[in-house]
Amino acid sequence: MTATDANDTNAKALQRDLASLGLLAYVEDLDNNGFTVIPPSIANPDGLADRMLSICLDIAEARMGSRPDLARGETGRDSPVGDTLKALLLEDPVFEEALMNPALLAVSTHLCGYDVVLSSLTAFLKGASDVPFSLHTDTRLPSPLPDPPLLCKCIYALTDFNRENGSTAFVPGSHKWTRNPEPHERRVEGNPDAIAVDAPAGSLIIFQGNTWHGAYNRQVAGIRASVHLLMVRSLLRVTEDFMNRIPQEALTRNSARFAILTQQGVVPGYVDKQDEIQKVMRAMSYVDAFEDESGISLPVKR
Ligand SMILES: O=C(O)CCC(=O)C(=O)O
Ligand SMILES: [Fe+2]
Repeated sequence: MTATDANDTNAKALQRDLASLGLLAYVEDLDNNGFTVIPPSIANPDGLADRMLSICLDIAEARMGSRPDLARGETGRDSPVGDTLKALLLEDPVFEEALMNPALLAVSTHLCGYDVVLSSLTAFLKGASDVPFSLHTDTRLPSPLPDPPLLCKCIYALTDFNRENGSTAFVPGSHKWTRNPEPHERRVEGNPDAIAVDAPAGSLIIFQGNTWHGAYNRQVAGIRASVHLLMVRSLLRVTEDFMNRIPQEALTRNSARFAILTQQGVVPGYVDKQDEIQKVMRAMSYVDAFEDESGISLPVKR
């Protein structure tokens, strides 16, 4: 198969997935506005968000010593972000399910290609605060930013997202400007170009790396809960290291794409020729398994 044929086959497979999942309108929205909100009817199979929420509360209790009170609780008022629970993927299989959610994968693939990998999986528990969470892009490069997205962020709303609950703020269409906001453009509160995302619990908010975003301060008691997956093209440095760290049971209970998503198809830096051969062969075994299973050709082979 030539590279052009492979691109064509991959594009057709992706269009089929997007159409069968009812995502074509959301992808159009994403291309126009730089972000989209996929509703629970598509993004929340088998009560995924509620199951994640209850596991996140268990993990918060174990890590922080007390169970967050979503209705009346607080997190540190000096942080606009709240408390974070990092490196969750290997804590419970529910997070594998969050990563393998067909809607999340189809849209991440639309933005970043079939070689996209998980860079980090973090929960945010955010109470009221007055400290501003300024507009920024997640593409950590100086302006001008590259046009094709290098990464995307997928946020599961585990509680309702709206203005008073401290939802994510977006500047619609800002991804087209391919630059970071200047200091005087970073204000969220009172910015006429910014909007508060409205997303009931169980929604999946996805935006691409160049979209200007931040968050509104929570104005009411209680805690906003969310799980954020940073998905990046496989040539980028990742935040969390999954290389050689995924238990065999997790690889076995998921499709071959799970190994690609958890970085096993990437060749890490080598120290000499022998090391290179071993690392390339290991990565290729995962790439081959994925290509055989899916009929998709991975665009990036190293
Ligand atoms: O907490 C939010 O609403 C936005 C957080 C953010 O900037 C991100 O996840 O990239
Ligand atoms: Fe961000």
